[in-house]
Amino acid sequence: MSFILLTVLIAVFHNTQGYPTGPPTAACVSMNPAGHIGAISTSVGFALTTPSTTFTAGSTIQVTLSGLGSFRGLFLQVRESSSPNVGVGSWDLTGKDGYKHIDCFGDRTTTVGHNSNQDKPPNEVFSWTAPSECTPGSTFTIRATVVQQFAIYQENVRRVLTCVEPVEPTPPAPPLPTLPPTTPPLPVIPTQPDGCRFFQLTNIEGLTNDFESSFGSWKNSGSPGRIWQFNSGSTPSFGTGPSSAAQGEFYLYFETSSPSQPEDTAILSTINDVRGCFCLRFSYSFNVRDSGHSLRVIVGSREVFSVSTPRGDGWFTESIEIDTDVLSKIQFVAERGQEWQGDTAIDNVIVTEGTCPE
Ligand SMILES: [Ca+2]
Ligand SMILES: [Ca+2]
Repeated sequence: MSFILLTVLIAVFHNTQGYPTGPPTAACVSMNPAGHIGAISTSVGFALTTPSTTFTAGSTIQVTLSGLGSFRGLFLQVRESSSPNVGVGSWDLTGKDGYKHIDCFGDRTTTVGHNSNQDKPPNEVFSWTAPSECTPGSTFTIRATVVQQFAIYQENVRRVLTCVEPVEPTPPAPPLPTLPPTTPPLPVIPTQPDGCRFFQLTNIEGLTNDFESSFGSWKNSGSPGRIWQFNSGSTPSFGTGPSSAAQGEFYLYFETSSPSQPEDTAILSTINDVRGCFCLRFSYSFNVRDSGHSLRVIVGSREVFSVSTPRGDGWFTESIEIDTDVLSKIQFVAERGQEWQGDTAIDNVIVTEGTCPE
């Protein structure tokens, strides 16, 4: 009789008290409120939430215990899946009334329990710091047992988290090296003179020549011994050739007196091939007395000027526009006719870029 009474008294005591000062360490693993004799485990709407389902080693996350109403008792841990019977990490209870650490697993901070049986508001936030090391991809479970009243509790309230690699902070982008321009600077293209097709001038330097002292960029060729030569005043032969220079004192002329023979040619040619768009201006004297003499200007293979009709004493000026992209020689070609009165002269060659002035 007395034994039965004692049992009932113990049961009554438990029914009215449970663990008002917190769960016993005997429940560290099971998290089961075994002292609540006859209590019912059921879901009464408590849940655990976190801002993220992942965490990194050593990080601190905020765990919210939410519910529809107040509760009285709590057992709270985090367990790693690979070692499901041991609480890990560390709960911070600084400033939290109604809760305390429970001496589980040799580290009290692994476990949170209540320290009174007073009603506690739901939506309580607990701060948990993860272990300093965890294997990325491994899962951890936040697990709680919530005692709503003595006779009603909800166990296995869970929230599963996954350990992840810390995200490497994105290093600042290194300054871009100073790269050379991907495209070379555009060549300075001379302004295309009006009326020209091929304005890229080549080798016209030194062609302007008053023939006072040198050939400049010109040279003699033609029949052996038959050359353009410097002269001033009139030629030695009467009645042919100029009487003076067109410009300055000297000019070039082709001596058609003996030993020159019919069809001899004197050729004054550019040393270099030239091209582009330019004006070739020159003065010529064609004071000849009989037929067969001629003066021609040839650019490449093209004759651009020709005179074979006697012009009498005096100088005449000719302007020829040359517009070619073909490298070509310019040649002044004087040819002797049958008779000796064929002295032909040129002077004052002026080569200018672009078309000839009006
Ligand atoms: Ca001259
Ligand atoms: Ca002569």
